[in-house]
Amino acid sequence: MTELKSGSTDGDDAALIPKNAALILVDIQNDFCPGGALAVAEGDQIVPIVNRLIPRFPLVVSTQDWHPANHISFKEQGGPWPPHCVQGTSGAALHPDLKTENIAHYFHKASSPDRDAYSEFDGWDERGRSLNEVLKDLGVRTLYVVGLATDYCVRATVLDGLGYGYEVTAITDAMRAVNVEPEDGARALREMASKGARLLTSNDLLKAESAATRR
Ligand code: VGL
Ligand code: ZN
Repeated sequence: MTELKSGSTDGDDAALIPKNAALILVDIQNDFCPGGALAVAEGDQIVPIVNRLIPRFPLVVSTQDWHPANHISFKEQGGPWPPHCVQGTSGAALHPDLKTENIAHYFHKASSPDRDAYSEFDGWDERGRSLNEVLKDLGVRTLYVVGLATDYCVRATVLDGLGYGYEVTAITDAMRAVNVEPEDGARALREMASKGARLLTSNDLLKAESAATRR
């Protein structure tokens, strides 16, 4: 069967995933899931949703929070967080159920001791290329963002993506928030939308996408 993943994006096809799209998997790591060092409630529940989304995208990239053991964001260094996502530990590994076969590029961020970073646009691949460089090289114009956590790294990545001129969609059921304050996740979503991101559920995206590919 010929796959028709892309086409015009007008009218009914508004949610159709274009050829120039990338799915960005933000920090779907053990430490952000239940049982992890900085557990996000229900963080693991996004994994099956993300696994359904992955095969629909022409490009998938994944990021990891990647701290040295003495990182400035850790409480013992005066930072706000318990130690988490320490380079090379199992807590920093991607969730074991995440389907990684289609991940084309991996980025790591916040890996020097004295600087924290929430945006994946501050991340680097193994060849020292930034996320923006790689996306630009591949002709990506449209980002779909999922992952952990809504109110930190997802938020910062969506806002940076808009700032770099991408069209950005946040897939709302494929992310979870830390919620230091109970409304932080909801507030982050409102902020993303107010700055120009589209908010969409995975069901709405996949429904529109299969309707479009059937045509
Ligand atoms: C994150 C808090 C600390 C994130 C990373 O990935 O959202 N949150 N470090
Ligand atoms: Zn961190």
